[in-house]
Amino acid sequence: MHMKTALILLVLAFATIFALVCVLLTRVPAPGTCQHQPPEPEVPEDGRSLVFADLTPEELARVVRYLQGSLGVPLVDASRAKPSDNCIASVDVQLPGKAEVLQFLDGGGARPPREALAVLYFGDQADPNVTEYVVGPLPVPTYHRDVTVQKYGGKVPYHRRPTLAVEYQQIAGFFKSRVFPAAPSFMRQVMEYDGTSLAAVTAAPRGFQSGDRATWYVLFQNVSGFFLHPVGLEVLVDHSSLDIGQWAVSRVFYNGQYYRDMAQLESAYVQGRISVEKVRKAPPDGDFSSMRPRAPSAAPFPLQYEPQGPRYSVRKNHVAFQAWSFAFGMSVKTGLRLFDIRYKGERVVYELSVQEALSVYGSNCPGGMSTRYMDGSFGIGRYTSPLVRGVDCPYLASYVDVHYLAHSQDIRTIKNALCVFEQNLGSPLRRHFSNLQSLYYGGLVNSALVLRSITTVGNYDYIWDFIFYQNGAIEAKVQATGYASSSFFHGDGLRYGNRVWEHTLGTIHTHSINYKVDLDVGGVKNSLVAHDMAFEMARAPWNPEQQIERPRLTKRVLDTEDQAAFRLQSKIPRYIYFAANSKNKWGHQRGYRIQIVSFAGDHVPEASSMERAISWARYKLAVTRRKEEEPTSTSIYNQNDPWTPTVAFADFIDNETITNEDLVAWITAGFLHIPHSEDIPNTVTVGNSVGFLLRPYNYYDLDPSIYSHDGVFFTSEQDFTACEVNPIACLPKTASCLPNFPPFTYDGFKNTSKLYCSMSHEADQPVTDFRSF
Ligand SMILES: [Cu+2]
Repeated sequence: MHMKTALILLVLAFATIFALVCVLLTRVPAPGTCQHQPPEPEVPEDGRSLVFADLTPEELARVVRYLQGSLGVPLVDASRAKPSDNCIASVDVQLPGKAEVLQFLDGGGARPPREALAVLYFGDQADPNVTEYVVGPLPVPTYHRDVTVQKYGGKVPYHRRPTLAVEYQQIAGFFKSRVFPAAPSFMRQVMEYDGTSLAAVTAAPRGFQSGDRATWYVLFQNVSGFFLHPVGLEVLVDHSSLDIGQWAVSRVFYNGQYYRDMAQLESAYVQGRISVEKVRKAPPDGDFSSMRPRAPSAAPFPLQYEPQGPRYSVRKNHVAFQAWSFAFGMSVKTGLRLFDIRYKGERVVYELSVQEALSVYGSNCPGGMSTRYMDGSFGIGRYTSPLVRGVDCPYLASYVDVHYLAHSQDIRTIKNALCVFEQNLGSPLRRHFSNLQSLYYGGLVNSALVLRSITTVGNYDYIWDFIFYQNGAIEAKVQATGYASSSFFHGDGLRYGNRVWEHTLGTIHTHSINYKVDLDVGGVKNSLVAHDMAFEMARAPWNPEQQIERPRLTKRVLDTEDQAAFRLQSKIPRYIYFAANSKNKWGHQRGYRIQIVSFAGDHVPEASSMERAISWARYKLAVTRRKEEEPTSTSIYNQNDPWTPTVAFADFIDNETITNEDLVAWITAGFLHIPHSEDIPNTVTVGNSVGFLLRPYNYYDLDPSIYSHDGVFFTSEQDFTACEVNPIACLPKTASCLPNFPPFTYDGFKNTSKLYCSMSHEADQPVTDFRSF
């Protein structure tokens, strides 16, 4: 062979090998890491979503500084305030009115001014009260406006104020200095109290009529998972006086018997007149209540990864995923909320928000039987918990921090308070296998975007999900987990639940969740339409002797608020939807359907003196005309004065016409929880999940997911093993890479409010607290 030819061949060979290596390198990144290219959103984000954004730490600080300098009264830091002081209880964003926002978003109007809503406790005034101020404009406030009367139709009396963390600490101090010392032998010999060995959980509401502030405290062993370690002692504390020195014990309960006070319990004990049920001391980890795994870890569980990086983007408070986009925020009171949800740039929902989580308990112990928790008053957003990568959300999810100001002048940051991720549900959104007419397969994987936060209000954890599907559906879902609340097992306890450990009664209770859904389907003005099925009797046209029970479609426009309020036990049309003024290609009104998943029963009997405070729970669905004056279905003041509710949802329903109006759907989902042995140590999410779906109904001309890039289709005639034909066949090339798992970090134990302090803590510690002390 000619030398030159040989050289050329050699060069060619090298080039071929080189090219081949290049191809391998570019097409098969393994064993390298997966690519990471977040997509450009289909609808570019231009900062407009910031109109819904939570206040930044800087804005919060400026509002506090402004209030300190402008109210003309001394303000004490809420983390140290006495009931007789003035303080800032919370600061949150005051969202602009919808008309103004829409003018800005859609009509080229000016950006609405940024404003804050500050809740002030004025304990140091002739007429103690709670006042709400709108403070603006941010970032440099120059005005504040008292909006209390405008919002609530009157002043908010001081006794309605939600209990501050510091008040729980003051009550803890009261227990240590005045309650326990009044029964020294009982506390030492029966409770084995050593100054730190007890924890307590607050009941709520706190009495029987407006003005009451008398709370049952249920005592537990101060160990891990203490909610399951009741010791049989409960104390009713009247803390209505603004002078802590005037606080008093109103009643004591021990092992089925009631006593006037601790002194009476002590003397009955000393005289041997009480039946003592001594509880064995639990180890610090709580033994059965511990969440410590009972088995060593083994092979890792399956994980998801994104071969080419996330297919969604999170920029500030704006999320884009395929045709979806929305803004999000976290209200201190009500928790996670979404705004301006659009599909292909067209708004479907203006607001989708959690409103309230209610739990009504039964028990033969006083704390349990009087408990009707309204978590919004404690702060569903305030108790958002930092998320743990790989368990609370997928390891590779995107995490967002939240800042808030409540119960303290310090701005708190919750790291990783929200997560966003795309989840492959591992099943088809749709599929068909054809072995008739022609041989083919068509399918689309069900991969959806999830926005999640988790609230830990005391014992319970609520997992809040909003899920966006490729077919244009949105799902709101809440799952319950955490510790069940419990009572001391005695007497006829089995009427109120199951015994779940030696001294522990898992008490029967309900969970009811209320959502606000401000749908804007094809524009702001909508009507509510019901479709269902009925049978009609017909003669068979081809054989009139014969009868056919023929299903037919029934249609009804629900044109008043009364017709659109569906009580929990009532029959609701199976298809109920918000209808637009516009029509789809086939001449049908474009719509979005509300489909509720709930197992709720009665919230409380309607004769109850506090029913109106939770009257949203009467209805599984109620559609009302949207009003700026009806922004939420409840208020934070309803918990401590449910007898004169500051907001009574039932009043929203006053038979106004709701055809062709801006409408809001208020949805209640819930379930009954009878704790059982498998609730030890924790209630599991499986089966404890409720919510609703918003599903397109004649909104599109066909299923929009047909335009998904994830579709798969191949026929018997095609080479479905070829990457060009079938994207699944590409996976060995496009997805054989190693995901880049960042190191595990967790800031949940740093820089967040401490939610618990034992009896050992001094009352004035800068500790944010909850139902326990
Ligand atoms: Cu429960």
